[in-house]
Amino acid sequence: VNSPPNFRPPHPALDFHVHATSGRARYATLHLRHGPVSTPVFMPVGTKGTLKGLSTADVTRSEALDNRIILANTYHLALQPGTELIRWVGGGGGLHDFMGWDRNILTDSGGFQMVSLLKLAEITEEGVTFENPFKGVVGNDDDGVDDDGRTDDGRDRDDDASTSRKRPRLPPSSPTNASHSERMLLRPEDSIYHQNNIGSDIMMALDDVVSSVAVDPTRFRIATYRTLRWLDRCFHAHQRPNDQNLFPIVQGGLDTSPGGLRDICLAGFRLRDDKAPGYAIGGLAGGESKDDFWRVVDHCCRALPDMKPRYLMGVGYPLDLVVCTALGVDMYDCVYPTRTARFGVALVDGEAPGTLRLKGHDCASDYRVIMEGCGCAACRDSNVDDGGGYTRARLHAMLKNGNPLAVSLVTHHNLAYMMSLNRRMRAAIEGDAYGEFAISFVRKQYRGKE
Ligand code: PRF
Ligand code: ZN
Repeated sequence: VNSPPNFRPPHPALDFHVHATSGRARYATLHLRHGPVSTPVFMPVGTKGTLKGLSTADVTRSEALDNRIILANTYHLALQPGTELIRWVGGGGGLHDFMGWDRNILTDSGGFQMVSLLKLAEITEEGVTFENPFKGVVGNDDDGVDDDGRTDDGRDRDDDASTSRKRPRLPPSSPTNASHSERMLLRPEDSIYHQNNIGSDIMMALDDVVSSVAVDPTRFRIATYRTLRWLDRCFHAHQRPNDQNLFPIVQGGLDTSPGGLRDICLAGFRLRDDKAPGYAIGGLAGGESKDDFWRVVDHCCRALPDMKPRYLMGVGYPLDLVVCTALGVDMYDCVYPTRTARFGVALVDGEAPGTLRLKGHDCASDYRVIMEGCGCAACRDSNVDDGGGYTRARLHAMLKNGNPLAVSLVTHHNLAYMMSLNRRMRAAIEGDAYGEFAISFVRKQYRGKE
């Protein structure tokens, strides 16, 4: 409490306060440059600096949403509109100014997106080289095949259909990519250069990501050591440590054996712990079994320091949030809630399996709102003057007609659902009743209402 004069915390752009624990679940506040964030927190994905279907005001003015941190992707922003343009908009305000968002932003480093989106990427010690997707490609739409490796129900074809057919303007060149020709190289230094331009509150190190169900064990070994070497290059290239945080990402496949690949990565991070304000767990959510998934998350959480935030990348199924929070995870991101909304799928409680297919026949004549008591723009009280109270039947008809308002409303609902889930998790931790909460949540998802 009484800091000595001139005391500077080792990480001036991040402070992490744990308020309560329940088992290994924790309720904390993450203080960043753009305000406090209560954790556990789900971060919605605004790939290109926008949450599809929602305006900034939709998010900030809705009590049901009111997100304090969102995620954007370095890879997409570097291609379009380019991070130098973003940096200098409004005189140096970065992505916050560009998108009119004065709350927190986390950026993923780009390598994973390239590998997962573009199967054509080639990874060498220098960095990730990939075919420029804007070169001679018509109808490219990144987000239809986005980054979490967990497409639940196919591709998002109708999304951005008009704009994706236009050839995007090429970004200004970065120092290392003089021209955006057929092939583009993203080195750790480039990823950090772009993230420094973007000005995100949390930046991610460039990691060598291998699909968790890949077969070649030597590939995992190479990736683990390379991720450590790239981390050093990232720290070295980082120009703004006083206002931007750089998180390392644990890799190492599914190997949790003593002295195995996850341990090698974690031990490497311990040697660099003074530089890391927080950590991410990567390389999961790629099709491995739930048992493997939980085992690796559990292993990493136990090995990572207790006083720093833990971020599990690419995870966003409500059930996974509930379980992984019990294992000690604080932060999550995933395209799932927003993408599945674009297919007309709403997240719900008390109706197994926790999702509602609004395009399904059952909804055609269902005059209930998506979820009673939900405060989102779709569900809220139908008596209010500004509308609201969209019934399932009405949303069904709108979706069948391709009405974009319906997609926006379901997106709003799904994000409100995730925020409400976060609040319920935090309240359960605060009351030291997280175990009971998790068991009852799982039970409801499998059986419907008790
Ligand atoms: N690394 C990065 N981004 C990611 C992941 C990762 O491992 C995942 C999980 N597979 C999602 N997003 N850089
Ligand atoms: Zn709702």
